[in-house]
Amino acid sequence: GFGERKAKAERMFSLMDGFLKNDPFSLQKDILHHVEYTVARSRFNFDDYEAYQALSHSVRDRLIERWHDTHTYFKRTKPKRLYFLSLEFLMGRSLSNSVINLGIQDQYAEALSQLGFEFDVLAEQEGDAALGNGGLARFSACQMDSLATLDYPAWGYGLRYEYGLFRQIIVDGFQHEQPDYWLNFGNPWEIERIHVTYEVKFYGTVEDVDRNGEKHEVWIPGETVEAVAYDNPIPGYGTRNTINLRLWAAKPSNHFDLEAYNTGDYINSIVNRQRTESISNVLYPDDRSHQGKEMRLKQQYFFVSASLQDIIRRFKEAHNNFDELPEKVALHLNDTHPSLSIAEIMRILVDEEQLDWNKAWNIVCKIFSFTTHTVVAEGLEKIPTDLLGSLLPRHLQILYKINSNFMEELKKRIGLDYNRLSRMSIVEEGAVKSIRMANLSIICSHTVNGVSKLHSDTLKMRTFKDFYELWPEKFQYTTNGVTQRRWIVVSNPSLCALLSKWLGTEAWIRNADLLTGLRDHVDNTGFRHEWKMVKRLNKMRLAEYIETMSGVKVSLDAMFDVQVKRIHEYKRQLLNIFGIIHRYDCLKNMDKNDRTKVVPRVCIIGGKAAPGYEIAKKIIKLCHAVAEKINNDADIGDLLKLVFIPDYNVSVAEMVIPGADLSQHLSTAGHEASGTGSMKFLMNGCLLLATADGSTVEIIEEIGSDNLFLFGAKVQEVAELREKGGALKVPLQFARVLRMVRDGYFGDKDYFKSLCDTVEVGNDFYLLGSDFGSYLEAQAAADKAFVEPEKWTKMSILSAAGSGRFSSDRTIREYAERTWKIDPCQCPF
Ligand code: H53
Repeated sequence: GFGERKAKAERMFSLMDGFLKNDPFSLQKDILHHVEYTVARSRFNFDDYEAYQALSHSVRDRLIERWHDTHTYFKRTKPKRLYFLSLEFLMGRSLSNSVINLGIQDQYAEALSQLGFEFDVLAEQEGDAALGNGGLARFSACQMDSLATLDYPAWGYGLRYEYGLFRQIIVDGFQHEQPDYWLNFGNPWEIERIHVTYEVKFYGTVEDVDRNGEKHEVWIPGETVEAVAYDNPIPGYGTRNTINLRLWAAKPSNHFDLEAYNTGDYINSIVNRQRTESISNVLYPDDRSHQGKEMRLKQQYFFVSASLQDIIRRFKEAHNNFDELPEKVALHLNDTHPSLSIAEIMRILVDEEQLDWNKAWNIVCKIFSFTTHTVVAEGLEKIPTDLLGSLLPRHLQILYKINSNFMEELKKRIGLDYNRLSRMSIVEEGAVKSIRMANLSIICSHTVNGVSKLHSDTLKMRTFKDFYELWPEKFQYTTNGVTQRRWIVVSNPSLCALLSKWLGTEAWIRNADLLTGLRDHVDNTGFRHEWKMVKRLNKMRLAEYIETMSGVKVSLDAMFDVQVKRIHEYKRQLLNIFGIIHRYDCLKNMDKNDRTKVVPRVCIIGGKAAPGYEIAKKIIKLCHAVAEKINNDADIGDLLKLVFIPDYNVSVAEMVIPGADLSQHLSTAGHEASGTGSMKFLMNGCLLLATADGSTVEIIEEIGSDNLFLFGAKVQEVAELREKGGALKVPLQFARVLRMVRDGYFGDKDYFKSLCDTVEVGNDFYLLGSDFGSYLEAQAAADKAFVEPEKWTKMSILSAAGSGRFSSDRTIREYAERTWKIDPCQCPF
């Protein structure tokens, strides 16, 4: 009975001595305990890495307590839950973030210093969890932090890749990719759940079975793989809530292939079993375009199948009627990568749970929401039906049925407009018949989200125009955001202290709107002085890093001008490099006396190119070639430096962003769905030099156009400019810079030819030439502002003051209230 259970619980609790204690003395005891018994080193002799391991295990223990309590509480109160399905999460490091969110940063710092260690030094020992490529993946990580902090009953689901995003090394200016086997030294931030496993099936055939006199189709799979759960606790800030990110790993199923064993082919059958493990082995390193790769499709289905089995099991534990599913479960598709979920849940409900098709479909249409991060139709995911049919024959049938029902309904709505019908079909006919994952996701989701206002307009007017006209109410947008916990509190502690001091509260850490309060102090010279000191400190940290990474010594008085992001033609790193070449050219041709008026610059570029993306790799090489020339030109000295920061990742970003004076966001208007890097720079008081693309349009609304440097063609102008083709006007300076590269001024003439061709008049799809003039003007405006430090500092303060709207807390609250319809569920302390 209840009394008995309560007594047992009390006894357990007293045996455990209550919760773990967080005073510095108890923390020291715990750390030493882990040194001795977890790391198995003597407590009298351990190094920084071992100290990091012990430290993180003591943090992990504290996370686990809260994580258990949170889930017990969710289980008891049965709120509607959100399941956030994403094939990529770019979490970065966990130690500092966890300790800060747990609120025991100072206690740990003191505990460690008494043991003779420094917290920051140990934190540097941790490697990044890089289970994602770029913006989409880091945005998922920010959203998890906000979901936990705002007490939403949410789960993240993803894949536990053994090899994360490749490490970029630069040899002779060329990018080389090295595997990121990140689990080599163990991972204290995950909890292996050897008992939480599901079978995932592939291949096979579909057969007719008789069910109560009716014919039904059932899948007889041919291969079975087991999915094992690894749980990653995600602590909220200023709350006990600690939610779960569940990542799946593949391992061979224990189903024996009896045939093989009996025929004596023991060794081969073990080898075959190991092959199945490879499903979750490696993250695909291209940011977009995975079309037609079987392993990628296997990964998607593996992830979807395991997650849905887990979700349905949890639902059935608490509820016994599938009609309740939409009231209890929200499934979010982070881009189209998890959209096989739609076919899979239909298969579960119809084939396994034996629901009537229409009933199942009505339920399913109420639970999915979808965010697309893509702008152009060519970038949307497609899966060849041949591939899908062989890997998942029953799912292909289900997709055909969904499509034919949709086509019937559509004909009733729009008549026999065959062009439009074929554009909206889930099935694309053509040389390679394929499934359009975006159409599927739109048809089945109650909400289709864009990631910025501008992006959403493009979706409605162009990419998904047909669907928008059919279902205008489905189309919404929720502008992206980033978490101020990681992007200020963790990565910029001095700014964090300054903000709390002048705002008179730490409340901005949970409510970023309070940052507008900085506007009240912008005229205070004392405040501005402190603001400048903070920036200088961060520049110092960055300068040291640059020197160790590249050997280049940079001046702290120079403007630190940064462009860090994936290398893509549309992001126009080449425009930046051409601007640098132009600057160098001007310096060389300048009267020596005039040089004293020049604003010294340190240009910093960083980012990875997809391994198969030749042009992007050439951009990296060109950057190095130009840097080589400029940095070794004694005549130029500190007036201009160019450094490429290798292996850009989350932890590098944490150092680079706080140290930037200016950051560049140069995408051709209409190509960046949102952009989230700019938001991190903004929060750190870095000025933006940007095109009116993605979320920048909304940033301008918040900080005013006087506080950033805007340039380039507007979205509405781009199509027209492109049509001009060879007749497009391009400034002489652009032609000159292009000529310099073509003529081999920076060496490797032949190698750079194809790169130069991409921006030649008539071929310049991303409009570098036509935007170059206004780009140079914006750069000149930045120089002009920089020589007035007080003006610059005010702009910097007003940037940070207007960044509150770009907190992922705002993003998540909007999604929760408008799209997912979930309520906070706060676990009591
Ligand atoms: O997603 C970010 C956006 C950004 C967009 C990015 C993205 C990827 O990282 C990968 C694939 C893809 O289609 C889009 O490029 O603009 O900020 C988060 O929404």
